[in-house]
Amino acid sequence: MFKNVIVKTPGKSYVNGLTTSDLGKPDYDKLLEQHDAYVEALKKCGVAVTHLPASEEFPDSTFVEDTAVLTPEFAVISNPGADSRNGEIKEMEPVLKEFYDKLHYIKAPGTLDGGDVLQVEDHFYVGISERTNEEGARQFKEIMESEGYKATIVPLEKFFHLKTGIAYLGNNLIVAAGEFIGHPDFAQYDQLTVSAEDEYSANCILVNDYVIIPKGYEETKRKMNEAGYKTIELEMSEFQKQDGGLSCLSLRF
Ligand code: CIR
Repeated sequence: MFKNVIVKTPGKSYVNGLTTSDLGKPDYDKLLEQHDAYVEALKKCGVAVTHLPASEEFPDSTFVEDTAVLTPEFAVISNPGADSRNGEIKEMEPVLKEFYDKLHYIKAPGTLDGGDVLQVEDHFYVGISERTNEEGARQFKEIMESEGYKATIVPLEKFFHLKTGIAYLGNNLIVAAGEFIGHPDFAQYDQLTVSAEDEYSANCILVNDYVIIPKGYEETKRKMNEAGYKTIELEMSEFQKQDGGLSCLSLRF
């Protein structure tokens, strides 16, 4: 069960953040509405929300997931791979120190974005991507193994972040899209597959009794409901414009 989440209001500078999509400029008012709905959904899942104020200095800093990886015992402060985002960790570190006595750090030349890390029970998967390099993944694996967790490095082919295409829903069930469908590293899990058209919905989050999914992906929603999960759907258009998904918007622990 998760007890806590950390979220951060997007600043006005959000519209000038990094993106590879051609979905247009985000609408700031809609963005705030969508962020508010996200926070309300998390509250419905029964977690306490630490809500950080916007940081205009870091346009992408609402995507807090990339700054850290959290376990019940310790936090790993990441070293985000995009220059414009690296300073976000300086804003997150003091917040995490309020919750954790023990912090580990990914150090240069290693880089790591939290979006490249998936936890499946006591096993962490870390993607090598445009943002997470081999050295960052190696350091992460070493930290997790030194703490008694398992860790596997997964080089990505196409996905932006590991969790862009995969999620874990408990009960040995993963949600997989694209290159993760039938991927040998995840062969021991049952798979709920997401079609190419619905790929965006592979980035979903299980928060206690609910799976939060993006709105408009009926097939994914149906499969989850049939598998026995209660779903909450959220409009994510303004986050999708900046390559962001549901997992990116919170740290859950
Ligand atoms: C970026 O390019 O870093 C942001 N515009 C999107 C980050 C999304 N984060 C995530 O998938 N964990």
